[in-house]
Amino acid sequence: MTTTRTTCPYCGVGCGVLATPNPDGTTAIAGDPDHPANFGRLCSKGSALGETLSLTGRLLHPEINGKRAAWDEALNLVADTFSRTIAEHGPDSVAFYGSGQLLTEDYYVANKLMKGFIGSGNMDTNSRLCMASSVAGHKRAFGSDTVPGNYEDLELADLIVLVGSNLGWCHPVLYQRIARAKAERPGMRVVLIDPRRTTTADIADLHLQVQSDGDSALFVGLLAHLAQNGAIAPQFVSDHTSGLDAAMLVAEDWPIARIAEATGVPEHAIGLFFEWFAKTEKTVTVFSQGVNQSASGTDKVNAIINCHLLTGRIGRPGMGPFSVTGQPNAMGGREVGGLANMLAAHMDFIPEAVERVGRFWGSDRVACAPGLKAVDLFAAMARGEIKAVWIMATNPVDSMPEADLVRTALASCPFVVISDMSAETDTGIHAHVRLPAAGWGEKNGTVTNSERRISRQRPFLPLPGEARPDWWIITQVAKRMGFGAAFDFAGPDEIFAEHAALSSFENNGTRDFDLTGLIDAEYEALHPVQWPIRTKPTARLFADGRFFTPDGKARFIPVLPPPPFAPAPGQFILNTGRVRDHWHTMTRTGKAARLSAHYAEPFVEIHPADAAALNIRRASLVRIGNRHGSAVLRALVTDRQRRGHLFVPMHWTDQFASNARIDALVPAKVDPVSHQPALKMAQAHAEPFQTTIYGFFVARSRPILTGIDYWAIAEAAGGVRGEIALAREPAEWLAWIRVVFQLPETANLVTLHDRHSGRRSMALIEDGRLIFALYLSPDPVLVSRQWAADLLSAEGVSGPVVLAGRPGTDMPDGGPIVCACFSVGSNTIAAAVTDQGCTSVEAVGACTKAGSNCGSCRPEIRSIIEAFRLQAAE
Ligand SMILES: Nc1nc2c(c(=O)[nH]1)N[C@H]1C(S)=C(S)[C@@H](COP(=O)(O)OP(=O)(O)OC[C@H]3O[C@@H](n4cnc5c(=O)[nH]c(N)nc54)[C@H](O)[C@@H]3O)O[C@H]1N2
Ligand SMILES: Nc1nc2c(c(=O)[nH]1)N[C@H]1C(S)=C(S)[C@@H](COP(=O)(O)OP(=O)(O)OC[C@H]3O[C@@H](n4cnc5c(=O)[nH]c(N)nc54)[C@H](O)[C@@H]3O)O[C@H]1N2
Ligand code: SF4
Ligand SMILES: [Mo]
Repeated sequence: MTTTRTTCPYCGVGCGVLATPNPDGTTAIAGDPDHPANFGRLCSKGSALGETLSLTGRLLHPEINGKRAAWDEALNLVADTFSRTIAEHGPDSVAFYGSGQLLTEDYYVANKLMKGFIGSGNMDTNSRLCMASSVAGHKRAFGSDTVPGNYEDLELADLIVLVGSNLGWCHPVLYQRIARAKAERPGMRVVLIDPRRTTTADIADLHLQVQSDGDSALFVGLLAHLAQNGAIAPQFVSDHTSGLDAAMLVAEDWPIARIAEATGVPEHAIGLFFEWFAKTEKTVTVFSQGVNQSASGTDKVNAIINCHLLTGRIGRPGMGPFSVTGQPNAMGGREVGGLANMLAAHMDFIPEAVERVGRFWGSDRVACAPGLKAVDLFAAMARGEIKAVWIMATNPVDSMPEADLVRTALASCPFVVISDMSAETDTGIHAHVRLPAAGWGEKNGTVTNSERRISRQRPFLPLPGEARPDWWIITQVAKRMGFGAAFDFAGPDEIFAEHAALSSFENNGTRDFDLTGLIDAEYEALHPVQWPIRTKPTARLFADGRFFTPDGKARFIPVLPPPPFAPAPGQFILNTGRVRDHWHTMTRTGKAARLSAHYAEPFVEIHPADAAALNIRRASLVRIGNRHGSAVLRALVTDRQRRGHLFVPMHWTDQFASNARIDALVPAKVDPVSHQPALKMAQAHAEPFQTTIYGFFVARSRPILTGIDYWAIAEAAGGVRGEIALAREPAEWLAWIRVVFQLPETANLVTLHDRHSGRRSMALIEDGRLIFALYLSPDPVLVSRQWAADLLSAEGVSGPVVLAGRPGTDMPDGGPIVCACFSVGSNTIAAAVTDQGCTSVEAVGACTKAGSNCGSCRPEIRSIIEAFRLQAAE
């Protein structure tokens, strides 16, 4: 079979992937040893890509009002409705909402259509929720949206400061590269700044558990400390920067004692961090959503960059501020102008650029002002001002703040079009027209990763059903709207060549984004390459001290730290983010049983003291709520969490749980500069969710869960697994089960009822194979879940063992999955420590294989070793 060299469709690390379709229809996935982002490594999500490629749940045909339609009919309807709406209400009555999961070529034509030919700035993207503050911070400091450094810098640095980044789970291959470099060079230090003690703390020498939004105070104070302790690079500052005095004036008001108060971090820890930063020339500051997703996000970015400018640590090997991107093509979207405040190819809406782009595109109707940014876009829609919207490769009903209002806005919008791979999403439900998009493995184009490296995504699978690539769908609509000449592309290669030519057009070194050297490149064979590339690729920018501001100097920005955020009495700070093995709204990772096993249910992390005060017990259910919405989640009681803070993952949607869309609770408060919403800081109260009965089930097919007070479902090998809870017991259990699990009257169930404890279990076994099992208990169910899920694919299953809810002596219970690559559970790892004397992650790997592939679970293995080492010594 032939192997295709492509790029991972998940995070912004942008790992190279080798995909080899097998004769049996599966696809073998391996890391590309020659790709400079990963050199052969992949994380758990990347390694499991082959398991997400089934056509189950795919949208395979165009649909109009829920009914299958022909492409021609659907495309004509979209084009006609957009054209008619524009004619009646003007270009600003329509909008596109795109995504960092579009390829550059898709994104380029979408942006060109809206900003160049429809003539409205109303093309925004989910990158508004993700990268907007970094973009705004870069532009304020550098005059351009430039990431100066690269991944190699992470290995060359002597100090890495991770701010608001859970790198171990969200950019796992970068984390692995740092962990490896640190093992080889133990003098290297890592500082983590995060209100939670995440698994990333595993490589940290120092963890500053800041109050939410304490970052500005910390970095403003650091600026003063650096100045006062001789860490200035005077020549660099005087020759290549402006604005230091104003920035310093504010900074001097922030002595360590005041920072300690604002951040909740002890003075000695702040002092140590400042000292390390001051004396370490090779320092990289990596930042992510704990910085960007904040009402003071742009200021946080500039507070960090200020410290790098003052020390002149930018653009040279092993140093620099480093904003890591989230989505596979977050960077590519910024390049084409996907954000509503950008025009195209890193050009702004200034008259000169509008005129230039108009000449290049051959259009006299190029939008001359920014359009509506995501939050404002959906607010305008709610007011009836957006009359037609096209949503591509994103799921705003789950991922936008005030998500219930977004849902209402879409429900009231006269014309909603979505392009998606998935048939069922919480957003797609509201669409009048649904267009089936080609997905990873089928589509063809380029993505740009966090270090400005452009890589090819290449197809290795045929287009399924009637699915079509996004660029094709968009250009078809553009042609039908009468803009044919400008959208006459035979393939993504021609689009890329035009994109490169626009970046080069009248550039002459005035704009950072420049692909001159790629205009005539062999697209098919394109190797991963870093921009800018006039004649040759650029590994780092700004070492020469030349920036893209009018005077060529970088700007210090005075930052006033916000007052510490004190929630109202009885309220928590609600923080949100990601888990290791799921991707956003789970449309793809939710299809892989082994990725779903790490966390199979939505949860809320809460500190033990807070849980005790509210009578919230371990593994019980919690309702959290505020005036915007509510959610019901499993309590994960942990001292990794700060007191007064909650953490909830963003992943669970109405497709996977009864009530877990956390963005329903997040207010649409935005950063004043970037308009990025403060997704990491809502307020919410918490209380126990009253239930009389908890349940856990495994089943061959998805049960009917509507109407059940609490439920959550996940993929398992051979079926599904799920949790339920009921406020009241049904009058007749057997009748209830027949309805929920859709069993015939004749089904011969085995049951067990312990009247003393109130526990029940029920199962249906046919020919030694398990059809379903349900365990009920007045307390959180104590069944060995992974074992039960594995029974779905076992033979010779016996009733008594199933009903007991735990394995007999002949079958080991691996416990909850820790290592997704080899499906190794925590019990197996603990046994390797206690029975086989393994005391290192490597030894556990040698015994069990756990942690020996992608390495994403190594921090968790290390904590199991810690917990069981004493026991082993006894
Ligand atoms: N497994 C997985 N990986 C992913 C993704 C995924 O869905 N799943 N998504 C990708 C995308 S699009 C993105 S944008 C990235 C995001 O990558 P990250 O930004 O690393 O991930 P998050 O979990 O959103 O948030 C990071 C951390 O910010 C912390 N934080 C919250 N508030 C503050 C604060 O005020 N200050 C500081 N210093 N920290 C704070 C949170 O506690 C959290 O641990 O991940 C990418 N990678
Ligand atoms: N509370 C809270 N909210 C958040 C965040 C947070 O940390 N906290 N993070 C924010 C961030 S950083 C991000 S990036 C967003 C992500 O949020 P979303 O973008 O809404 O989430 P996804 O699940 O990635 O949605 C992508 C959709 O595109 C589809 N898709 C995949 N590939 C293709 C393709 O090639 N073409 C087309 N047309 N469709 C495709 C998928 O099936 C899926 O429906 O969430 C944001 N929301
Ligand atoms: S780190 Fe993992 S998710 Fe990110 S690009 Fe690499 S393999 Fe994909
Ligand atoms: Mo993101």
